[in-house]
Amino acid sequence: HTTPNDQGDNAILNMFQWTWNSIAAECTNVIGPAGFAYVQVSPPQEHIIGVLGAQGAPWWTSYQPVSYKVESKLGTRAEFATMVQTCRDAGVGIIADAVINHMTGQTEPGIGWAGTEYSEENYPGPEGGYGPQDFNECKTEISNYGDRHDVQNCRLVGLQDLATGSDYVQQEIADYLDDLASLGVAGYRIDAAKHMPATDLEAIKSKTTAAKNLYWVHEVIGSGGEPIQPVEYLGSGDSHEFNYGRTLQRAFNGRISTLQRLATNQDLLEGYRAGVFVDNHDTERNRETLSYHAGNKYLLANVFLFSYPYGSPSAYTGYEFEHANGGHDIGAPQDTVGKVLDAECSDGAFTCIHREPEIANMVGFYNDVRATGLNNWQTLDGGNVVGYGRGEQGFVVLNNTNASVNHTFTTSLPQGSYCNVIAARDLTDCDETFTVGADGSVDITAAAGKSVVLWTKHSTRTGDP
Ligand code: LAG
Ligand code: CA
Repeated sequence: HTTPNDQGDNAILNMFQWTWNSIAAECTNVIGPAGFAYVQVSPPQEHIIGVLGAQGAPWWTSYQPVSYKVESKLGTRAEFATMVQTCRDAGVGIIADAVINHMTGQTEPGIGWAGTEYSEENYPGPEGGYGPQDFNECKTEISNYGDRHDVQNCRLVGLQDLATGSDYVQQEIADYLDDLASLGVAGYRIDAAKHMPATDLEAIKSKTTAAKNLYWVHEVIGSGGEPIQPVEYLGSGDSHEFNYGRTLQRAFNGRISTLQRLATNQDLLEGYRAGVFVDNHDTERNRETLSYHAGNKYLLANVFLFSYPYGSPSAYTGYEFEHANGGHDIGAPQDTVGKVLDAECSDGAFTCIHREPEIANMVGFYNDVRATGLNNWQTLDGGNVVGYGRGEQGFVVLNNTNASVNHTFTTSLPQGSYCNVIAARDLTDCDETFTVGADGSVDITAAAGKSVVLWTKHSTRTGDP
């Protein structure tokens, strides 16, 4: 592509509630080497402390800003800056989750994470300094998603709704985004974008100096029949395409052959403007999409995410939780004051699912094949075993059944001996080999619920030195 949005046409890893220190280490050890272009981090600004129960505060205190100081339960400003630099050294840019539609939902006075004293519609700043005049007139809950004005001016789950149409508010937000840019971030996920007029976001962007040159992706939860749609926001960046994750859940719970023509679905954003994911922190909780709880189907969906040509793929990694209590789980492990503890992949609290070969090993494949087209689509077994190729470089088999499947597939791969990209933890190992003949055919056995991925960069092609 030759559009300004090329900066987003890249693999992203969304690391929910990981601390800055643990992300820095993971960039060096795993994320950079895997080939991810970006990590999306949880909101970095000062937030409410919340009620510290026996196990700490809930995760969602991150979404109730008290000021735009970069100080949070995930780390200090200095730690944030170090993370940005460390990740950059590993070839990874940081996308910050920018919560700019609202401040807290608190009606009682309180003290924020960094010590800022606030009360309803009063936030002293100076970073994000707001008074009652800076909030919208509608002080009640959003009640009608069919009414644009209601969705954009009333309170989302009771959160005090900023008057994002005002010059002053726009400049405060622009300064915050520029401050993050000065710390070296590569882009922004604009939280709750649907709840701000697209023209306000364009105005905010034009008021920034450095931030306007970075990657912006709008979290617009598109829903059929609603007046506000993700396509409206393309004037200030890409938009998330929630129908992608919903479609994947339907397909993997039904027939995956239905995914063949996903990229040409007229109801979806054009791929080069769409941010797509199997799940995010909201959808894994509200069951709108698959999540790690779905086991093999989730891993297969991630292989699809990185091998089917549509959108900027974002893998997701968070911590283990139960669906009980409406997804209002107690949050990641914290210390006694609510500071989130560094993620350890050994202790089982964080899923670390991004280290699975279906994600970690597929990023390099994605980077290598992304300029190629989809070819040789083959559907077997009533629609739940598919094979497809990417140019002359890659071939994927997804077995979404609970039986092992054997078939001779047609591919455009050069003759040679190929390792299954997702069979081994480490791409320097080869745990499973398949032989592609001179005519491109290959006899593949895919275990129940598993995938086979062949890639020229993970092969010994006949005639190679
Ligand atoms: C988002 N995108 O548009 C975030 O992805 C989503 O996670 C945020 O909600 C929401 N918008 C606001 O930024 C999360 C939780 C909510 C939580 C909210 C604020 O899903 O459950 O609301 O963050 O912390 C919580 C309580 C509500 C209460 C509200 C205000 O659950 O019952 O009304 O706080 O006190
Ligand atoms: Ca709003």
